Amino acid sequence: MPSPSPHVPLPPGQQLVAPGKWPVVGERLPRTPDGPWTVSIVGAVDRNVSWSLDQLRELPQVTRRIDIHCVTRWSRQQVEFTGISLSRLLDASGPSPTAQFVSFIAHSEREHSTSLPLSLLHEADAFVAFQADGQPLTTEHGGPVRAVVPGRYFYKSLKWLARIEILNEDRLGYWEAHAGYHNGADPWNEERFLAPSLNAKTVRALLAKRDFSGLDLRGLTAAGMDLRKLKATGAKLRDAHFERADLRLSCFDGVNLSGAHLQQADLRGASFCVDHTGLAADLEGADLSGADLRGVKLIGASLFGATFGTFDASGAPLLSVLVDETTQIDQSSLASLDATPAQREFLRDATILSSPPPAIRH
Ligand SMILES: Nc1nc2c(c(=O)[nH]1)N[C@H]1C(S)=C(S)[C@@H](COP(=O)(O)O)O[C@H]1N2
Ligand SMILES: [Mo]
Repeated sequence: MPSPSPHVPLPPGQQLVAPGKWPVVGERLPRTPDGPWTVSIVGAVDRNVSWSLDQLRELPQVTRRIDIHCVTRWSRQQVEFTGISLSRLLDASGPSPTAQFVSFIAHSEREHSTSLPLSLLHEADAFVAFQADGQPLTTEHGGPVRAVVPGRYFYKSLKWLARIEILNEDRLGYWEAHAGYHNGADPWNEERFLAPSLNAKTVRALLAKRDFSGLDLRGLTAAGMDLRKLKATGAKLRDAHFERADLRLSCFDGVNLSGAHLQQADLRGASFCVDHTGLAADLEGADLSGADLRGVKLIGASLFGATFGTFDASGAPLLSVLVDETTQIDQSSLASLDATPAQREFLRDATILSSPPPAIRH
């Protein structure tokens, strides 16, 4: 058989599956619901709505040809899905003005879930599908009903849809929280795993050990992740994303976190000090607005241009770090903030220590 050629260009690093083939990925079976199968919308909405499968099928249907791109590098083009536009379902429940994310939750043993920004679901014209290529979806491919999110790796297309939860803040899905899958999942940018340098196997090992020590993980995207007790001594985490991540008791000694995004991270008890090789923690230009810094040690760290809080239009502090007397900072670290005196104010409740001898700068 001649090897298939793509109908339109494929995203980088993807290959077409043989004609007629559609691999099954992830869970193979749903959990049978207690009663009849329903799909409901709950959470930050005006009203909860629930549809039986028959009620869903009575809504106006759309048929669209979608390219499937699996993060494991196979693609299948022009799959014809039939279902109901998600925007139509969302309209019925009336998302609240503060709603920003949507979590799809499956009838499955592990309550499999995945989440996406609400705006993206509208833009991508996501839908819930009953049919693929004119046939009812088979069970292994998510039948009776699955989510289909065009333009994202297929792990964002949840099988066996049970619930659609509307959220004000993101909640990471199963693969995203536990297997290091990238929460963005844009195949054209190869948003496959937490950092571009990682593959499925290496990212799993890193997460299992919670050890990033000495690694170059530039561009890491770990917003919202549970990374308590992370060891990141000497790691290169320039520009990394850790917004709202749980980083309690983590060790960032000797780390390069310059330009990193640590907004509202839980950093209680974390250490940003000089590592055993004498390398200082570099937080230059990092944003820690709203982070919890209680019990944090910032000793010998470089804080030039770091942000610990923001101000509203009238100049009042807005998103301030949480600091108390258990936050320890040495004079030289504090002095490295000199270029932005307003930022020093956010650290005024910390315990100021005298400085150790100067350490090696990155
Ligand atoms: N409920 C559930 N949905 C899921 C998964 C899963 O494990 N459980 N895996 C995801 C992944 S990684 C992919 S690539 C696609 C695979 O869909 P398919 O088996 O129909 O090819 O389903 C996605 N949806
Ligand atoms: Mo996947």
